[in-house]
Amino acid sequence: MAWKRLLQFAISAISVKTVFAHQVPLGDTIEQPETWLSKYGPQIDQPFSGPLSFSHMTYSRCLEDESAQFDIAVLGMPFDTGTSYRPGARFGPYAIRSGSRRQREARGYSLAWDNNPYEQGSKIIDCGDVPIIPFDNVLAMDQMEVAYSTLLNRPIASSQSVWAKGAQLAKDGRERPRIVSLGGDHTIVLPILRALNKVYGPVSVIHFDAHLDTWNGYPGTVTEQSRVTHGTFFYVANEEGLVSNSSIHAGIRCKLVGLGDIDNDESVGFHFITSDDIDDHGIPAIIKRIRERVGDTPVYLSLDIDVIDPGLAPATGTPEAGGWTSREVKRIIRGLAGLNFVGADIVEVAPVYDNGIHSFTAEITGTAAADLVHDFLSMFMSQSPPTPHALPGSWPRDEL
Ligand SMILES: [Mn+2]
Repeated sequence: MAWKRLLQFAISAISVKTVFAHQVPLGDTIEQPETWLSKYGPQIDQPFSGPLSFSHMTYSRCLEDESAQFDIAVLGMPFDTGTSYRPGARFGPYAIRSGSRRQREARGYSLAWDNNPYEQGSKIIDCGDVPIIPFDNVLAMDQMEVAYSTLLNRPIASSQSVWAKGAQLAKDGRERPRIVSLGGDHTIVLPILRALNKVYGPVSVIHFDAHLDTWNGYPGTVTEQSRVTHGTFFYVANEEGLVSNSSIHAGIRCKLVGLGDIDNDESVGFHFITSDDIDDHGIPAIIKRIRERVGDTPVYLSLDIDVIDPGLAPATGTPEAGGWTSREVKRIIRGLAGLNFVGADIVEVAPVYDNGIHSFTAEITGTAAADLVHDFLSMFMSQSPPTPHALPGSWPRDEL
């Protein structure tokens, strides 16, 4: 009854007062030391401190927090059970975030891009990792597709898209966020293409890789799911009608069974640029060839870190000697700005192989990958490739 509770409250209040009456009165007051906030200000994270998110961005568990909105999401896909050689790319999202610690919004301006992707009016956040099961690839594929679709169909945060043709690309004319996926082995691209297909239809793929990844299975892959690997996912994607016949590889140098692999590759929808083509034709010609190949179609960019020479990016599952440098890949990516990108990924970063003879990891590959993700953000934000311009103290442009 209410009056009884009131009585109990009154009794307890009296007893508290009684206890306080026996306390020793306070003596001299101690001068309060200055607080951190009043003396030093906000508790900022140093490059080497704080929780781990990509480039110290806001970290949100976007799959469960349905109120989380963004224009570009960074999404980890820690999956590596489609690998044919060295496993370990499930630690890729961790390694790329760790490699990004010296990057941040407040120091995001790049001379080469002449922009800071974080200051273009778009909201970019780290949406965490997809909780992918490592014991069942059928389940894992579905988890990745559902996760990607969940974020792809979220309303964009900004009232206006920064992408010139953004909304016109989707079948329903509604603007979608862009997602930069951190792999994971290359198999993650199949569920991504399945999710993109529902919104955009077939997409052209610009595929940076040492390998074709269009093979039709490996010996012994007799079940339906075992056909889906990091070297065969494009073949399956083409069977499902997800890839436009205007796709292109860049950086190819792997060994083949024979020229039949090239015939097969073309039937999957790809032309290709070899690693040697950079010496024979140069970077501007490579950029031109890629741009002409994909034209104004919706474009998905997939970058296997093994496109870079193993000397500069050793931590990957299937290293191939004789690759491009990080600088060359960065320059080609700058030349692709303004295409109709609907998404991008960086895959096959397996940080355990960054270890040298000492146990301390040099983070060579994670640092390179994190830098390329920053380039992807600038690429999404730019309507055309940046034009180098003369700055005080820089090399005069007319001498180039
Ligand atoms: Mn690959």
